[in-house]
Amino acid sequence: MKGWMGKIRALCLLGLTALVLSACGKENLTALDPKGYGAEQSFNLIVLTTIVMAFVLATVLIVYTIVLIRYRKKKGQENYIPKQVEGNKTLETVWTVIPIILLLIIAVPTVTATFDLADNSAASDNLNVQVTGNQYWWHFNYEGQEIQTSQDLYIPVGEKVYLNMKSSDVIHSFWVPTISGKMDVNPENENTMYIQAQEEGVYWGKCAEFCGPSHSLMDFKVIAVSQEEFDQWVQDMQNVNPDEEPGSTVAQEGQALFQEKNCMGCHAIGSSPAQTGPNLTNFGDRSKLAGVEELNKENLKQWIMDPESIKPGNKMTGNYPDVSEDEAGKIAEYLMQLQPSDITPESAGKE
Ligand SMILES: [Cu+2]
Repeated sequence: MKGWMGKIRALCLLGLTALVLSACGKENLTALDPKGYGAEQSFNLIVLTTIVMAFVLATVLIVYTIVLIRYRKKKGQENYIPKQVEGNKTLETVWTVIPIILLLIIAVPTVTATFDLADNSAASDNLNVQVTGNQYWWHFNYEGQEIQTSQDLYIPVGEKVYLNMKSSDVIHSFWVPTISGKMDVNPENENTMYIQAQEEGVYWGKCAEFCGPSHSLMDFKVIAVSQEEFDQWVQDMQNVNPDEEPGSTVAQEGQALFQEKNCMGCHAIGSSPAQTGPNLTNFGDRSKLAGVEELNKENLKQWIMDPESIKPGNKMTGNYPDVSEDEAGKIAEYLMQLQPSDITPESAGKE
């Protein structure tokens, strides 16, 4: 009875661990619930290879168990040597041909998918976005659209969007597991991939190549919206007037400080391409600050005064004049009201 209780306890513990660990994933940050063409291709390959490997494992275990039981040393079998099968042609053929077949079963769909996902022959008929990886943020330049933005990539659902990617510093890797595979983002050459979301929603992206102390905080989002919403967003972004005066006095003072402190030296609002820091055109529409913190005035104030406490090793630290708490509050007020569009991560459904 005691032994059984122990086993039941162990089983319960195992079940509980599985339950707790299964909650570690996020539905919009997983390769196991694909919502995009590239992710679906990868997922199908994961399933195929898992089946093949499970088959190999099961076969080896079964043969191993049979041999272990059937050919164990029996009574009176002192110094007994079983029949030797070295050089057996049938056996040699079987265990050479089976792995070849298994490898072909994996290789053919893998190579086909690789070529399919690398095909950029339709790039000129579709939306192209120049993606730049930076320590530790992402920049998106919509080619031919006069739209520059950072951190949030808006795309029309169901459409192929071609990403032409380069890094401004070290090697990064662009990865939105729920809708696409990974692609290295190198400083010396441009890599191209396409993404295609099959459902509207907000998908989390990660940098998948270690790139410095804040590599794990280099998060971004892909926001897939309907074609009408996307067109509306494009129009809203194109209509932004960077010099427009905000409504409240505090925000106006913030705008003046933003210029006075030369924040524009690195950041841009509108479609100006010159920038070494994130573009802030639709900053107030974002749901995250620096990709990781909740976007609110308090967090933003903290970021302006001490970015190092949120993203160690970022390039803003030590690169701008001192700002008092009062001034940071005013700048934060100004930045929070940069909300050119009603199409936001929040409106796109889940966050
Ligand atoms: Cu990175």
